[in-house]
Amino acid sequence: MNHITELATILDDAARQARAVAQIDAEGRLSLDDAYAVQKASIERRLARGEKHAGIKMGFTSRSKMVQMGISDVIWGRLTTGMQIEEGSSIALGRFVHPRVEPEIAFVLKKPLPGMVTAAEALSCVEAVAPALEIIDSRYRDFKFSLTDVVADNASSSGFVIGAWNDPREDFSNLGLTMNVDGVAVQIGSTAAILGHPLRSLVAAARLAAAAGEPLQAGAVVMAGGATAAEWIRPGSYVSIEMERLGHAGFHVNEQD
Ligand code: OOG
Ligand code: MG
Repeated sequence: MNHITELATILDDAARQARAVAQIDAEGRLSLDDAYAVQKASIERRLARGEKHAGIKMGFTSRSKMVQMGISDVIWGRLTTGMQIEEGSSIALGRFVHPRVEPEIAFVLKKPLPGMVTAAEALSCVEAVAPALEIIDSRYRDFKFSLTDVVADNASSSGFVIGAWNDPREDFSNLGLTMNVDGVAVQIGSTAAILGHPLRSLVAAARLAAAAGEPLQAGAVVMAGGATAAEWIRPGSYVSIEMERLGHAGFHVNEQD
């Protein structure tokens, strides 16, 4: 087994067994390309188990997330069908290591998106937009990682919940949003926190996916990145996002594992 496959196996096993592992690159020896190769290899293991590509997620596209995690480079990760959580359903915490949740906006494409597009061109390929929640669950102990660590760990992606799809002609550049736990707002923000306009995140997603040789296809979901800092997920709670005009999305957390 080569080194990349070995690291991918460690991270994939950690995710499957919901067990934290030590950082794989605390000394900063891995290149960013190698870190993405580890991510790709770990996703290939999921695909081999029957999961399918669902799209991609962007990370560190807002200042709040950069500040919370201490990383200021935009990163991306791959989404699979196994990560999608039905809106309004219940999750068992036992599936996760130490999950957090953050409010996002999601796109679904109606046409393939080439690597180099303007914001207007990107918008013309969007079928719909929706309020969404991302469940992030770093496989690293104490949720601590370097840039290459988190890239290799598929940008902490673990689950995503998407609310009702809306017409993309709706102006979603600066929509107020709250993330709520049991109906009480715990984070307040705006879609404008995502690179100044969530479409910029979609443009970056198109570029990064194409550069990796996996250009975005029709039907792909793109999660634009957390608009606020993330919150820990507590047993027995109901977590939701309320977004101005676009609506809401939420999930329940079981009392027990
Ligand atoms: C890394 C993932 C970042 C976002 O939306 O910014 C991310 C992490 O915070 O663990 O998903
Ligand atoms: Mg996120």
